[in-house]
Amino acid sequence: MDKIYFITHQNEKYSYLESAKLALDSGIRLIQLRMKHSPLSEIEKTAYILKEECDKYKAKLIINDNSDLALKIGANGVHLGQKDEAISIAKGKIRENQIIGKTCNSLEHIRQAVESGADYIGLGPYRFTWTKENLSPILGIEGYKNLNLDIPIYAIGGIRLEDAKPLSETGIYGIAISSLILESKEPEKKVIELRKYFKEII
Ligand code: TZP
Ligand code: MG
Repeated sequence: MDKIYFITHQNEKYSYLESAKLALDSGIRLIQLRMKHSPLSEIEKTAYILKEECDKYKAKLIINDNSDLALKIGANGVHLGQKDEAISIAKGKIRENQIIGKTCNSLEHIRQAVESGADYIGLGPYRFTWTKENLSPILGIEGYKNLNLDIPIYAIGGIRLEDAKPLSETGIYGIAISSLILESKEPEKKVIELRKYFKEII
């Protein structure tokens, strides 16, 4: 699993699909299709196209919120928030080779996610971000120190280039990013910089 994880978003410049393509072109090999306010038909259409794109790049595709869709399009997994379907329910639906990621905002959330058999965790928010609505309390760098857990943990929320070094020094597995790529003039160079601290691609 790539240590750099891209979360799709749309802005005046890029559609959700274009945002994912930009991330792939920039060298990221783990993409989460997150289209919060889009109708399911549109999410599904985008998911099929993006799955083909990800296959071309040998990148993994994770579907946000919807395990049925992850199963239907043969994605690599599903990402569930604290208010989404329980991991046990999703596990009953998806294939054995499909993974489950869980959003966590606290150590207690992590404990529960690990117990339920999550494959990776998105822990945040690291700092304030406009990308996500209804943000949980900010964790800051302290929230990532001394976790010492076997499960891969991705820091998420407002991560900038200069955060890569201190975050890597906490020992966390990786970082999940969106606006850092979408707002960059040279996203490929950003990813090269990030890889100094978060190397693994597969
Ligand atoms: N969950 C917590 S923060 C966030 C999500 C999906 C958005 C991350 O995007 P950005 O632009 O890197 O803050
Ligand atoms: Mg969700």
